[in-house]
Amino acid sequence: MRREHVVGPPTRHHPREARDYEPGRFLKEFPLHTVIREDGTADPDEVVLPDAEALRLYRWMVLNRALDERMITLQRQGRIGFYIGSIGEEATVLGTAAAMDERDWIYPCYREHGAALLRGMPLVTFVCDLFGNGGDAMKGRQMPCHEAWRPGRFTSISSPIATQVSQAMGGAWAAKLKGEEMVAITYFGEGATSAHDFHTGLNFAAVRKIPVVFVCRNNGWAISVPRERQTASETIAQKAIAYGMRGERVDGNDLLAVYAATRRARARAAAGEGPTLLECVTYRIEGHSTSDDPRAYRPAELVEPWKRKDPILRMRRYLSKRGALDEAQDAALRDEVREQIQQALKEAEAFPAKPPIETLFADVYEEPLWQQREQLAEIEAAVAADPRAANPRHSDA
Ligand SMILES: Cc1ncc(C[n+]2csc(CCOP(=O)(O)OP(=O)(O)O)c2C)c(N)n1
Repeated sequence: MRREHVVGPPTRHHPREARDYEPGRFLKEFPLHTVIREDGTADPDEVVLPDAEALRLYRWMVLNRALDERMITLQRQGRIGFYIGSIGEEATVLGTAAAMDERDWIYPCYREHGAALLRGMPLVTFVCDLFGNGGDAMKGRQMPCHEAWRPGRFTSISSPIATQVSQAMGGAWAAKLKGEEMVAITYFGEGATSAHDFHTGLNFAAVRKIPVVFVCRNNGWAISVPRERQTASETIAQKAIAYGMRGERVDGNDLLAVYAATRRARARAAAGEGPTLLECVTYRIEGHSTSDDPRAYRPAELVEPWKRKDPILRMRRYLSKRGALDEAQDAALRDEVREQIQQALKEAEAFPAKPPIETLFADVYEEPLWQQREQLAEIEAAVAADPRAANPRHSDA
């Protein structure tokens, strides 16, 4: 390149010493780690889970898929307003969450419902969250898919993109200062790596060796923006280099590979060796949420090859090759899961349609402020005068 436009005094380093981006370099430096081959066989050295545990996690993946399918239908029927699922990303969600200890805190994005359930959130409570009804643990004050489950150390996401990244770093830092043994794990999409909380969170965590595992679900799309318009980096994992931390790239549709990589990252964090940026390469099979239509921006041919890489299919092949699951058992398991969801729906529909009005202000502050008490009295008076005031969307028109 000609450089006569460069003006000013000579720099200590000659520009020719500067390093250009070498195409292909980081794809080699961060190879995609896979354990289960497409035919269902696995690298015998890397079978990290006993069959019973692998089967248990397979069941969770099947439940997660069935739940997503059912909730999408519910939204289409107008029974819930909105849903974000993880179809195709189940191995990433459940493989990472299962690899953490129970004492660890999970700072999810909005697709990690499987992790909330794995942490003990009852299915009926999850469904109530989507209805925003009287059984909703969030008391109807959050958007759907912003569930939290405190007993399982599963926090609620704040809606602005990537804010959970710096929250997870802060939570883990606080634990470290208090001498508590816990590692935080947080999830985000590749689109979120363009947001400033991603950079703040990773930078701080690396500098202070904060015990946190950063999981990027690289699912190819940030609503309608494809990965290649989101970042010019070849991989997400390589971004770890700039912050001075470990980065790893793993096949996000391979539950065993995801599990093994997360175990490694957790062990390093717990040993004081600092954070890891884990890139799980997967694909978003459905739309971003029930509010968008991917046909408007994504040709169907792009999705087809990924459907063949389905993480549930892969795990099923693996388990049946090992003799841990046969067709009849699989069919029974699927029926059982569907029945479980049906039951949860029935229970959720038995709750009152709305949380009581006073929960609008309950536990916002330890003691309600006088302003809140006044507002509550005003609302109660308005509802007493006209019950329709309890539902601002109600109209006689
Ligand atoms: C600051 C901010 N800008 C925009 C949005 C709207 N929004 C919600 S999710 C999303 C895309 C996120 O994509 P990605 O991080 O790749 O995660 P994915 O949904 O693919 O899992 C956008 C733009 C938002 N929530 N916050």
